[in-house]
Amino acid sequence: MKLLFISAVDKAEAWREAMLNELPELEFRVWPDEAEPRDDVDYALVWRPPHGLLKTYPNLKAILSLGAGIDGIVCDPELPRHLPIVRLVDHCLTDGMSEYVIYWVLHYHRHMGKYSRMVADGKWSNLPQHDTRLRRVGILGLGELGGNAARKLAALGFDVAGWSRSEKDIQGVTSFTGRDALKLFLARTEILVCLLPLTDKTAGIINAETIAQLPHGAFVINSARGGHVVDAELLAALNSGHLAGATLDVFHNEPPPPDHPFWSHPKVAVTPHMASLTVPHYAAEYIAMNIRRITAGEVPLNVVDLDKGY
Ligand code: NDP
Ligand code: OXD
Repeated sequence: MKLLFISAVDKAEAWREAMLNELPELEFRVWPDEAEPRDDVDYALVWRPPHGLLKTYPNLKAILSLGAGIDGIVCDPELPRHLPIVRLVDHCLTDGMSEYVIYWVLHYHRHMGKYSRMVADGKWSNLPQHDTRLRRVGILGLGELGGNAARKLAALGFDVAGWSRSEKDIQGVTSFTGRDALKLFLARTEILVCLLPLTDKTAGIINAETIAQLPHGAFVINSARGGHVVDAELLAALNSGHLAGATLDVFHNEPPPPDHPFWSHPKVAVTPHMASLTVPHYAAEYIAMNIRRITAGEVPLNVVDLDKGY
C-alpha cells in the first residue's frame, strides 16, 4: 500500500513516523518524487497540492486532507472529482480551535486588550464587568469545530447562537439557518466567530452589509479562512468605530504583505494561522482508520460533498 505525502517537505519525517506507527506496512513517499512510478500510489495525503498534480496519479483510491478545510484541494480545476476527498477531523484539532475561540471571546468579554493598554500607561482603574449570561456570542458554522466551540462557550455561561445550513440541537445554543435568519443572528451577536468552510456561498461573508447588521461595538474573530473577509470593508468598520476589534488568524495571502494595514492596526490582533494545528501523532490515527475502512471496502468517514463544497 503506497501513500504519497504532498505538503511542506520539512514536515514529511514527522508524518512518516506517525503514519508508520499506525500502518507499518505502508510505503510512505514524499512528493516531489519524479523518478518514481505514478500508477502504484493508492493514497495522496495533501495540503494545498499544486493544481493538476493529483490527476497524474491514475490509481488513487482517495485524497486524504491534512487539514479540516479542503478549499486548497477543491480549487484545483483538474481535480479528479470521482475520488473521495476525506476531511481531517481529530479531537486535538477540535480542542485546539475551541481553546483559541474561548481565549479571544474571554479577551474581549473581560476587556483584556484595554486593560493591557491601561496598565502599560501606568493607569490603575476598572472597567465595567459584563454579565456572562447576557454576553451574546455568535458562531458562523456549527460543524466539527464551530459546534464544539459553541458547546464549550455555552457551558461557560455565554448566550451562544450559531448559524449553519442545517438546524442543530446543541444544549444552550440557539440555532439559526438560512440566509434570512443570518440577519437576525447577526443582530443579536456581540462577538462574532467565523468557523465556516470557504465555499462559493461563504466567500466574503464578512462584508460591509453583514458587519452593519452586527450591533455597534461588536467584535469579529475569524479563524476559518481569509477569503471569508472583505478586508477593506472590515477595516472601514473598525475605523468608523462600528466594530470594536477583530482577531484574524487567516488571510487572503499568508502571511499578509508587510504593508497590509492589519499588521499594525490598533484594533486588530493578528495570529499566524495557528488557531489550531494538525498534530501528526493524533491525526495519523484518524487517517489510518480511514485507510483501513477503504481497504475493507467501507466508506471513509467525513467525505467531502463536492456539490456543497465542504
Ligand atoms: P465542518 O464541515 O464540520 O462544518 C462546517 C459548518 O459550516 C457546518 O455547520 C455547515 O452547516 C456550515 N456551513 C457550510 N456552508 C454553509 C452555508 N452556506 N451557510 C450556512 N452554514 C454553512 O467544518 P469544520 O468545523 O471541521 O471546519 C471549519 C473550517 O475551519 C474549515 O473549513 C477550515 O477552513 C477552518 N479551519 C481553520 C483552522 C485554523 O487553524 N485557522 C484549523 C482548522 C480548520 P451544516 O452543519 O448544516 O452542514
Ligand atoms: C485546517 C487548517 O483547515 O489548519 O485544518 O487551516
